[in-house]
Amino acid sequence: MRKKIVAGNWKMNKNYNDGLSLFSEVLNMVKDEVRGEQIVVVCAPYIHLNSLSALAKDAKQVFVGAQNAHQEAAGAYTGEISSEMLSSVGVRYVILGHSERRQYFGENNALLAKKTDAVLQNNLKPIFCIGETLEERESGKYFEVIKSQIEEGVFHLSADDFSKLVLAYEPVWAIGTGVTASSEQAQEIHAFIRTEIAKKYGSDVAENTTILYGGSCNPKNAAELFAQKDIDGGLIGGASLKSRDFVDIVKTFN
Ligand code: 3PY
Repeated sequence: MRKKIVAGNWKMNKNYNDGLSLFSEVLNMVKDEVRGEQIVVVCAPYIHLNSLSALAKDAKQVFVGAQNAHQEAAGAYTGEISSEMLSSVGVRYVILGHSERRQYFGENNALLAKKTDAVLQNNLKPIFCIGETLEERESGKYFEVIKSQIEEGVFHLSADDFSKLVLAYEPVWAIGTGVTASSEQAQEIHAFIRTEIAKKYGSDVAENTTILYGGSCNPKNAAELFAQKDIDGGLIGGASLKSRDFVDIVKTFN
């Protein structure tokens, strides 16, 4: 059975103390809610990661994630953080290729392929984001865009490495806009992604790959989205900044 994941993406929000309070609340509220194949991940800014990992150390199914990592192992890259550094403070997941990183920091598929390698080499799990812009959806070429994002970003991996990956479909037009893809629109893309994985790595790998939906996912729409056959949870933006909303989304699986 593939893992069901609800991952929060705090983005550049919460100072140190507010982040600690939010995470402590979430931890208390979810500890009796996560069971079976379900996992909760909180992807926080770098300054929080060490402390959040310490708080989560006894929580079996709650993990801490980062929102980015540099592609190189170490060196003269002022202001950057390596996967090895993340691993050294107990981080387990790393979001890669979020559309905000692609848009504002010029991250392309080739760079993201290198970041994916660095993350995996340090035994961390990438949450690899893909998704089309509004223009790409309206022009009808969104299948092509998504196909090239996965082909160029992660299809160079061995089947063994690919199995450690989580994918997140986040249509750019649904990020921070309050607009959500309908459950049919999201399911259509998730099924397409799973078919592409099956063509490349076989049906067992495809069936075991967790594919999250992201983009204005909230307590009101999560149940319908997560009920879709190929949607295995969500990458949650704004709603992850309020403990009650985030935990309500986690409870959707119960
Ligand atoms: C959103 O929900 O807006 C996100 O970007 C989640 O990553």
